[in-house]
Amino acid sequence: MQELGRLEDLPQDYRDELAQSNLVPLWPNLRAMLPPGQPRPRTLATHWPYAALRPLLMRAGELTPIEKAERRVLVLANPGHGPDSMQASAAMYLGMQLLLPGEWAPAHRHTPNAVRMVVEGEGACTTVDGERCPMERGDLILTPTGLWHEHAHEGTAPVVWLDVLDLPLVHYLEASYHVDGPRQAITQAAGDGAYARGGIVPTPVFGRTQRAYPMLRYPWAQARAALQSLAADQPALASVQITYVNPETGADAQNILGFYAQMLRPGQTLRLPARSPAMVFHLIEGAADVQVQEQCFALAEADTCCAPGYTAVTLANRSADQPAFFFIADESPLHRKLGVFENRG
Ligand code: 1HN
Repeated sequence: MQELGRLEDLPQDYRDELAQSNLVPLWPNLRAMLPPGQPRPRTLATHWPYAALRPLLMRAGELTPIEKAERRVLVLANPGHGPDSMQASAAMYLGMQLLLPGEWAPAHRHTPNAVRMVVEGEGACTTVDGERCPMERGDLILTPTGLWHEHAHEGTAPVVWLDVLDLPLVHYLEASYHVDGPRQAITQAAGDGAYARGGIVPTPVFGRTQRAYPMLRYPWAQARAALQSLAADQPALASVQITYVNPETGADAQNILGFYAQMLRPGQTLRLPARSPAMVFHLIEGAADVQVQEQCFALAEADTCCAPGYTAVTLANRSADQPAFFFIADESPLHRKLGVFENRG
């Protein structure tokens, strides 16, 4: 490959003149912008053990009242992107949010898409677009772009959930903003019942009351049961994985990030192909290793880790007699829409 000229090769007076005219020579930067063969992700494989995070989050509960935080969150910041960028990967933001009994996180809406994966506690609920969504461990709750949302907690113990947003991307696009709003009226009961059975959707006899996001809450009990049925029905199936989709269209549940649940059979080791999008793994249940390049993370329940794109990831269940269950988030919908998705096997 041809060595290209460096900035230092150019006379200082020429460089000064370029700078004054807001001009930059491409050739000294070309290889960094367009590296040979494959990208050089800034995203580093990173593990956030819940045992380390939880006490710090509880301390935030003592140090900062909800009124001073609006959202009491510790951000899972990827060291490859630096602490200020608040990103787990190029397009994904991760945060652990704490809501204490009696607290209320007020209504707002914003341009980034969010989802919540409930990690611990009972009695909290998120109201999204007027729909009351109870939060139980392992539930996935969507807060798509533009929908009003607020969180309330009527239980007795702390509730913690993992927020996954496409904030880094929307912020990069200079399209990130929010609007505050009044407390929402509950206009519909928890709406997951209508879509609770596979292949069955409401008939729009008198026309659709079409909501762009018909299903906002995906209960863990249903996702877990679907994984167990899949594993039982197809004993030879290598990857027991489900995708969270929009039940009316079958497309990904949200436009930019993809969400999945993965079951590892007892003792199973599974190599996932190297694909272009970065991935996030959150262990809902069990004990499993996540190997990314030369690093191996031993995940305990409620641990979270991430892997850069273009990297094969190997998941291994450490238990010989119990299954393990992961929640996975990735950047696949975005990569596919942009035409940059690759599967390198
Ligand atoms: C947000 O709206 C929530 O509603 C949580 O709970 C985390 C991080 C960045 C921007 C908005 C929430 C967020 C957020």
